[in-house]
Amino acid sequence: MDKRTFLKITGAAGTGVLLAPWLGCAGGDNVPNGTSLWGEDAFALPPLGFATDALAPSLDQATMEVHHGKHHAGYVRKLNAALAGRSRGTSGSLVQLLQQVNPKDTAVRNNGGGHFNHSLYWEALRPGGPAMPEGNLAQLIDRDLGGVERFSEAFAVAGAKQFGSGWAWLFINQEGALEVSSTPNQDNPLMASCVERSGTPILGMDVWEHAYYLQYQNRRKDYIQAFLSMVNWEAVAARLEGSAGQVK
Ligand code: MN3
Repeated sequence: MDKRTFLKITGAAGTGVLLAPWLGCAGGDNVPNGTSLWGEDAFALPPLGFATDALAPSLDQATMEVHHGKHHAGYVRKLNAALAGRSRGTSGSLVQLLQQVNPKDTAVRNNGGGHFNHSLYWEALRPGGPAMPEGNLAQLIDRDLGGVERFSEAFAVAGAKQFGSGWAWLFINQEGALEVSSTPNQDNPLMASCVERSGTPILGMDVWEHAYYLQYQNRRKDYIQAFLSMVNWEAVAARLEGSAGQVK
């Protein structure tokens, strides 16, 4: 990470912002000289789009309540605490924040990643929605990954082989094709400086033990199969369409 990028992320030290008197009471977007700071409540826990028992028995209510209400909420709280008072620089959104994140900025890397990853995770779970990819998404999975069955195998292997805590991804890579990968901790393909293969994730599977251990104990592979049976392909397709310009 070079110095210029570091400054972009941690605050515009060169403009004297770090010495500014309003730094201690950040919160608004409009501060003197037009410098925008992250507020203490910049990010919020998104509600689940369904009841916490709606995915049972594939994912039970206790797992969902702890995962969403405790783990995800914790990432949001710690992300806001880490950012409060920092300059936004050129980061207007969570996606931009992660695309520019300094690998050494572990508070934002871990908690910003945690917030983004879990938001994507809830969104990609049904009840409801088609059980199989359709339309353009299905065509791209055929073209780039050899079909839904081979995709599912590759995705399951990525999740099962991720050592320790992490995520499996379906993402649009820099070449404009769909690709499967896995990352440790709360990293994701948006974080170009932190991961081997970067791009735009459209489906993420949490393989941290907190995602399944209450119900599945050490049976990560069983949880992975349950996850694959619950994917909301409509939501994944919407993510793909929202990133259509990146597909080649
Ligand atoms: Mn999790």
